[in-house]
Amino acid sequence: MKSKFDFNNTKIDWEKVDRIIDGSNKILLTTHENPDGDGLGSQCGIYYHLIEYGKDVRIINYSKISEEYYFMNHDNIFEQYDSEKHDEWIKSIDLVIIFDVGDYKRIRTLCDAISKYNLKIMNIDHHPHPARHNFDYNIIDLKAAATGSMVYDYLKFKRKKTLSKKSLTGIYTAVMTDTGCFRHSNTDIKSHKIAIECLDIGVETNLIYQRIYENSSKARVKLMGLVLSNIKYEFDGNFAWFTVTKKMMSKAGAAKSDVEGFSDMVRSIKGVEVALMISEQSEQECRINFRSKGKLKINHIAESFGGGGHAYASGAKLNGTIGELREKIVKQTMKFLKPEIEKIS
Ligand SMILES: [Mn+2]
Repeated sequence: MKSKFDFNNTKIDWEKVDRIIDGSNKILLTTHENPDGDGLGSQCGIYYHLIEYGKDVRIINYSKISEEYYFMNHDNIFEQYDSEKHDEWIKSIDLVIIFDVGDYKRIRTLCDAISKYNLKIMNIDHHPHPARHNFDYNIIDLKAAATGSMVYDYLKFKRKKTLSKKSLTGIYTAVMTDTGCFRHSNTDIKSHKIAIECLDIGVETNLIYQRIYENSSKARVKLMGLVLSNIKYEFDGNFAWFTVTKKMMSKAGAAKSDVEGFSDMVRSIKGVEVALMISEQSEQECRINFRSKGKLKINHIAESFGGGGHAYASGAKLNGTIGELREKIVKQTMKFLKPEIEKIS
């Protein structure tokens, strides 16, 4: 049996990582539910590399790929998990690689397949994970701007030849989306170096931007209007919070995916250091998202609600109705923020 390894935010030995990937022939790539540009882009980036190296590789996710990312799916590489359709293939694979997951449970029903068939798991992520985890091979780099930039590191280590345009289209999407288009505080020299390499090989960076960010449905814009006219400010405007209710969603005719990016938008308001979105998922569940401009860390607040994430972008899911939870969430957040905001003002 191959020995396990754990690079939990310690120096990554890509040679060890490669020994596992190279020694596997049948490989499943997966990511968290409702996948974003980083999860999908990381998959796309490594997929085209592995195909070229003759692997039997498939991308199977719990959720369907959303429309703005179709430009990565010309070859129909993204599949939605269906146990009846996929388990025959899955049960004999050598390795599962999970990207950008944050929390293992977010691959949802794929967890069942993994335990049922006792599969070997490799985790590649830039979110924090506890010391005790389910992974046979754990590769964490909390400083990485995106999981896609870790995949880039691996591909650079592995390949003597340059990366293909299809691979780099995925990597670019991952880095662009997770850095907020090279604007957020996690944007580093490597992000820009990757962008240069992508431009060099002819990745259509402007089209990728347009597909993802200049593609709002009219329903989304209507919902945005409802949100923007109902922002609440606390601590002299340092903290802004808002809710997205089922009622607002149906009034705007909006879908769940239309809500993406609202907390970033509210954080962009002058003077706002921390933005909080409380969104009603169902009668019994709410999702909260925190965004910070970079002076105040907010992952410990998300953790206090049972969630987690990055220092300046985090979230959680809570059980209960929005009516019950709203006040509790705002109060608890303000309790955490009060001493921090006093320090900076
Ligand atoms: Mn990410």
